[in-house]
Amino acid sequence: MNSAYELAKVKYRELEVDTETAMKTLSETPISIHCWQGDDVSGFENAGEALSGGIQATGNYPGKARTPAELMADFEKAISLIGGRKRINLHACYAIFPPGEKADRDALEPEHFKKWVAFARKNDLGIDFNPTFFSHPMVRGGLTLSSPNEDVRAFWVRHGIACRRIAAYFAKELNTHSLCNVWIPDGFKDVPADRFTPRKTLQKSLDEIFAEKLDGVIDCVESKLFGVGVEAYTVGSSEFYLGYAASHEGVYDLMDSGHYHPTEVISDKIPAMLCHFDRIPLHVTRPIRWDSDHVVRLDDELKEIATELVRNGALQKALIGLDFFDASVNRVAAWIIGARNMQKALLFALLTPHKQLAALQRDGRWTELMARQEAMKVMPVGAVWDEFCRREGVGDDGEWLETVMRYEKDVLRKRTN
Ligand code: RNT
Ligand code: ZN
Repeated sequence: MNSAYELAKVKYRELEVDTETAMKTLSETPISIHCWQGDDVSGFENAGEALSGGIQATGNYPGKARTPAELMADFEKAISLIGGRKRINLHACYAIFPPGEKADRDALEPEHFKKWVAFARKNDLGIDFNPTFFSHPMVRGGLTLSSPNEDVRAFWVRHGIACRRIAAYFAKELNTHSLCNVWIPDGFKDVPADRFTPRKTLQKSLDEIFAEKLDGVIDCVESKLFGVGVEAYTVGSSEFYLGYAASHEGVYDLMDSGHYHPTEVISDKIPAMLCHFDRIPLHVTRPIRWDSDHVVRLDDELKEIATELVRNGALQKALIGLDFFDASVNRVAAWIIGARNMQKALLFALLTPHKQLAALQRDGRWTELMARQEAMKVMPVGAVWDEFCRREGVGDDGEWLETVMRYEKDVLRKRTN
């Protein structure tokens, strides 16, 4: 126990906030960490397909993971420096095939992920999953599930079905749910002549994918505004998927914080969604001017997202996933910084006297509310954070970087890409 923490504890107690409860809740709130920060969304198929679908990883920092063993080692290094409960979020393109064997996306089987299950067991992780509807030759004219070409559409429907079964396998093997998230890149670069037909086609494809009832799978659909090269029109828009989720029991609308208009924020959408849905799946990322997937920083919107979850009692309903990929910095450090920032934002929210602040709003005491909200920003959250890290054995913010830099020198720099 350090004295800075003791002082912080007293200061928060004066506001009727219990730091011990806050740290316990933080420790129990799972963060699903995406595997794709480790290798710039490359995956293991080695089909020579570059990253496509309007998403981009930029930078060439040395040490990118090239094999399952390397990615797993890097991920383990990262999670050894992140406290609390963790999950791993996989993409279908991270299937692991026996030497000389390969299955195309529409023929993926649970056994292609058994090494990931062993990895998850070893590290006490649940697994979330994503079909990979991009970086593949069957993406034709930028389209997958909304394609007018029946061969193309049927191929991707089979992929979606295969992936849901793999998610069900994860849920069964690991005894925890598996979120299965459909995001497709489908859209057009320039002004379409028909916006309706692709959406009706997508609706039909989704109905086919979700037809089978599967235990333990939390089905999600992720909307988007635009992608690079797909600027004019996105088939899977926000209204399309929100309507789809609202009208299909068991399908949820996943909100990615980079997928809306630049001044639109998902923090405000969370309490709106809570009126209608019992689960709030999220992709937390940091868009700079566009859906750039920068490493998550402890900025105002991140704190606001965490605040909406905490003050509405929605931590149990939330499925917090991270989604950023920066190839210009140490990738292990990127994982750690992003995940720890998500947790810091949650801690900030957990250390806020929401009931008292809400009462000020209810009574119209806006001056006092503004003053108290601003005062919260300089409360000693850092001392509680350090104590949380100490108890979790993950090193405080002044400590972990040295471990990662040693790993970079000993392991990452020895990889020649
Ligand atoms: C793309 C979506 C999607 C991807 C991952 C790799 O804009 O955000 O979630 O980032 O599936
Ligand atoms: Zn996303």
